[in-house]
Amino acid sequence: MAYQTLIVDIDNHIALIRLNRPDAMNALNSTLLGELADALGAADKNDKVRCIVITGSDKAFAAGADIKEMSEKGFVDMFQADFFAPETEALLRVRKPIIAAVAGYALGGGCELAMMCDFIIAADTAKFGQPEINLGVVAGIGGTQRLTRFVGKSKAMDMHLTGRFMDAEEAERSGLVSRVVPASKLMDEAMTAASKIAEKSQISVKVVKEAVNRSYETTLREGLLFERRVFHMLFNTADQQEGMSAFLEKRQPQFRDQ
Ligand code: CO8
Repeated sequence: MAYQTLIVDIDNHIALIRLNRPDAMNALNSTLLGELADALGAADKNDKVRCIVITGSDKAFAAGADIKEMSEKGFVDMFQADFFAPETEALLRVRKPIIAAVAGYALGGGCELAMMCDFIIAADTAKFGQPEINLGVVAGIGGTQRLTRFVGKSKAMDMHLTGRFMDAEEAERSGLVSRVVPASKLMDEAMTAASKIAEKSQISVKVVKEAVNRSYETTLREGLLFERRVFHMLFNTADQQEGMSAFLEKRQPQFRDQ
């Protein structure tokens, strides 16, 4: 399907979704977030897709929610539309892994979108921030909650209260991103990571995603029980037998997602 604000390519079991509003630093408006929800839903349903990568441009992953669109709205508009809740909840329903490949600005809703992905690979040009305070508002799609879990209270408060940006090196040091690479290598690195994930048993992949995400939602005791039970459950799959046999026979496993 053709989109106004996204470019989607599916190749080699990877759906690459590029945010494409170059005139507005990929600012997230209703059209873009609606299209993103649609593209992610389609990729999740498509049997050919085993991993998803979301990226932006060299200049901006996304410089936040679209300020022009928001500036025209009042409380009742925002409340009645439950502004951006349906679109962001669609992203959270995706069961396949999503990697954010971030170069340039990831600000406000852009930083929040990256944090909603399963992990972030950053170019050395990346700049993260929650500058909503400069607009007289606060983060609205998870920034106060997720950034705090990623980088801790002190740094999250600093970012949200001062509106300052964090460079890629600080973001890696603080646990916001999983790795930093030179900008020229960003897409190779992200696509290689996605290919590695695509080779695995998609049953284990989905279980990993559910189990790690569960650690944010529950107590340690309940999370450990969940992990132990899904670990036991995987012993009823052909892919567990194949993975362990392949190791013992010193060959590469051929997973069949069964
Ligand atoms: N919205 C709309 N347009 C934008 C945005 C944005 N967030 N960011 C940049 N643009 C536009 C500019 O207006 C400009 O357009 P034009 O050429 O037509 O004037 C174009 O992109 C290029 O931007 P600049 O000329 O400003 O480029 P610079 O290189 O000088 O600066 C910056 C780049 C630093 C990224 C700067 O553009 C900037 O500060 N942008 C705003 C960043 C920001 O405040 N983001 C937070 C927005 S609020 C938010 O994300 C809330 C999320 C939660 C919403 C959930 C609701 C429930």
